[in-house]
Amino acid sequence: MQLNKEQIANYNTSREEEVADGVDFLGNQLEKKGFNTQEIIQKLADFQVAIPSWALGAGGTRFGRFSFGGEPSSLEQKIEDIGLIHQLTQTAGAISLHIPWDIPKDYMAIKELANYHHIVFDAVNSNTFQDQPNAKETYKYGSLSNTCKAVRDQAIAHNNQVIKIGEKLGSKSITVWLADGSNFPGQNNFQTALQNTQNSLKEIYKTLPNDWKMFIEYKPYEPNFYSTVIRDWGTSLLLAESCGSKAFTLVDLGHHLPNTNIEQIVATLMMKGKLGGFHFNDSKYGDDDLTVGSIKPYALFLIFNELVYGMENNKNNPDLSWMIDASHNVKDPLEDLMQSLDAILIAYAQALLVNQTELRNAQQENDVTKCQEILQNAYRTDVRPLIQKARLQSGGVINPIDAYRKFNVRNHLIKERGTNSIATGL
Ligand code: PSV
Ligand code: MN
Repeated sequence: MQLNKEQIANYNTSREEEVADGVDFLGNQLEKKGFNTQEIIQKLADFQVAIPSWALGAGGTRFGRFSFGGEPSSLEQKIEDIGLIHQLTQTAGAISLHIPWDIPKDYMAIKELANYHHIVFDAVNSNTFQDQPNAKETYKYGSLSNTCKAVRDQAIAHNNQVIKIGEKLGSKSITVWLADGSNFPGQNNFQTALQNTQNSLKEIYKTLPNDWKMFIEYKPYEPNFYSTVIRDWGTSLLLAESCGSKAFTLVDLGHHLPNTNIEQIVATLMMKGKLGGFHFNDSKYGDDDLTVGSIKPYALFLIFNELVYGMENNKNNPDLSWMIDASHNVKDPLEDLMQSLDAILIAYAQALLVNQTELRNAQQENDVTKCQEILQNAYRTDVRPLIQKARLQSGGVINPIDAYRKFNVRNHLIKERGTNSIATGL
């Protein structure tokens, strides 16, 4: 389903005045503080987040999955769904494919479709955590780290194939997330598992095209519950450094133990020029992949504060690849993704309101109270008018979720695809 320009314009008309008032009010305050409001709005309009191809079906857990109808059952339909979110928000201009869940059948047609929806292909993701039908070797005891060379070779070959698929689509990066680890003490020799992983990643790296990047994700637990081979950012960084200058660490917000200071990890990686990708979500207990900003919005702001600082000061760090990696569980995935996009832009906008010079001076003077005031003042600013204005000027709608409901999108999708369609992937 696609909306036409007229529908969008009609929806916006009655709300435009409110946005203008909001921008005037906030803009005045910001200009007095020395901020360039239009520049901030433009930064928000330019910010694009990739949607993973596995985020558009019904969410759930291993205990159950409850369908909501109208799920996209092909890659084409997934691209159409992202196209719709992008049309409404103007922030979702990229898709991140999971292989083998979403291998295109007709590359030209898929590229054309994505192009039509103004969507580019972000990082491609490999999958060595599930056995594929007819696969010769099993990943039951790991993939790139496996004790058996034949298994490692199969996993390396799969990653190389993922890169080839990505090349055909215009992707420029591969994300490797490993489920490898152990469930019980003694099951793995930690050093052998890490060494095997390093060697395997180096093999994959050899086939990486010159203008590509490799992102190495880390995760402390699950599906293995005693140890994970790439358990933390330090291990990921170590592996990225051993591969070479095109390999980077990827931070997934949900892949940390409770209370980890993620903003400090971000700062360290950016200082080293080694932060490549970012997966957004939120969590209360563990990797529960909740909607971005739904649990710890202040932490998200602090993370963005470091990201903004890094983007301005660490020119050695590449442009980041942004992606949402969450499970919407019982919500309509499209609504959930739009809530996440909103939360991301809110945190970004608030971080842009941190006066870095003032903060630096207060830090130099060890004025702790003032440092905190500067951050909290930015965080407590209602930046929503700026985001609405950014959407409006890019051709999106002022309030995406409201519009989604007013246009009855889910019902249209159910009519089009039926109540029993099932999305590929998780
Ligand atoms: C599993 O935790 C995971 O969410 C990783 O974060 C990957 O990015 C994703 O699955 C897809 O492989
Ligand atoms: Mn992830």
